Amino acid sequence: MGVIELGYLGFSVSDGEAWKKYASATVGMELVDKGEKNRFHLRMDQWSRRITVDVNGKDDLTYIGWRVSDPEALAAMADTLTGANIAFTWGTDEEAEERDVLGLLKLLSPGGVPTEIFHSPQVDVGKPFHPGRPMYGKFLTEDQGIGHVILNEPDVEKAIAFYKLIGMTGGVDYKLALPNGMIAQPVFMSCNERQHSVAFGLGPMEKHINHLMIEYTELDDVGLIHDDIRKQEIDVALQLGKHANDQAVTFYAATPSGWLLEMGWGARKTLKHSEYYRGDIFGHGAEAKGYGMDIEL
Ligand code: MBD
Ligand code: FE
Repeated sequence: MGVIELGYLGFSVSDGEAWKKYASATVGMELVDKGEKNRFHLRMDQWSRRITVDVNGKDDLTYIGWRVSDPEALAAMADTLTGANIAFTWGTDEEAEERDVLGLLKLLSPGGVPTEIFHSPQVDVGKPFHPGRPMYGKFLTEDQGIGHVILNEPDVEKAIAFYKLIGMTGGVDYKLALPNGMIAQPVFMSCNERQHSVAFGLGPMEKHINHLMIEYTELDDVGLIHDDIRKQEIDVALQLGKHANDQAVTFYAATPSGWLLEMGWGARKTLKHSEYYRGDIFGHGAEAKGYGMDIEL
């Protein structure tokens, strides 16, 4: 009865025009501009929207929406939260309408990330996804959700307990030697076949988010977009490489908000049994500094 996918995200940005161009013409998302003031949406598939961008200057994640399967699962989630003494509110009809869903709960993660749990997103079946740039394939979403987010959860133990309570599994995937001699033990958690939908414990962060990972169905789209990012001289924090845990081929580029977008392809599915790694398979060399990703993978 737990959460089943990373369903939607809300961001606040300072430069709306830069974001529109980056998200659509560079990354390939579909811009949905309903003429709302200081606000636009991004599609990645048949859903009416996956990302909502408010142009009001915070340059951070403003909310994260985890999907459950139906109204019964949402009611069960409310009981689970009550039983665990975690404060939440039911979203009003207006709030549900505003998010294009039929029902939602609102709460805070242990790290203070505004968290929503919802059921029944609006799916615009009569409006085929139309990428913002030519693409060989599509975004890999469906049962695996948008992708994954690295969140600011300073109390790792509390965060593990919270994400387990709402229906996720997972734990430490890496032991990584840090330049200061400490060992980082980042935690990766899953709620479907995507190896991780949320991760934390990579070190101190200022914003709620370090990066959002999205996956393409075709490697050539990652290649074309990588060329485009290089041509535009956008900062690349981690170069092309292949992760050990989800085995996705990815790179990390700066967004116009100063946090990172990890773009990838070819991830394997969630393993049945946990294991851990001392580093990645290849690549992912650290390049542009100051993005909270100055780690040796
Ligand atoms: C990831 O997606 C990631 O961002 C890091 C740091 C390690 C493994 C997989
Ligand atoms: Fe990642």
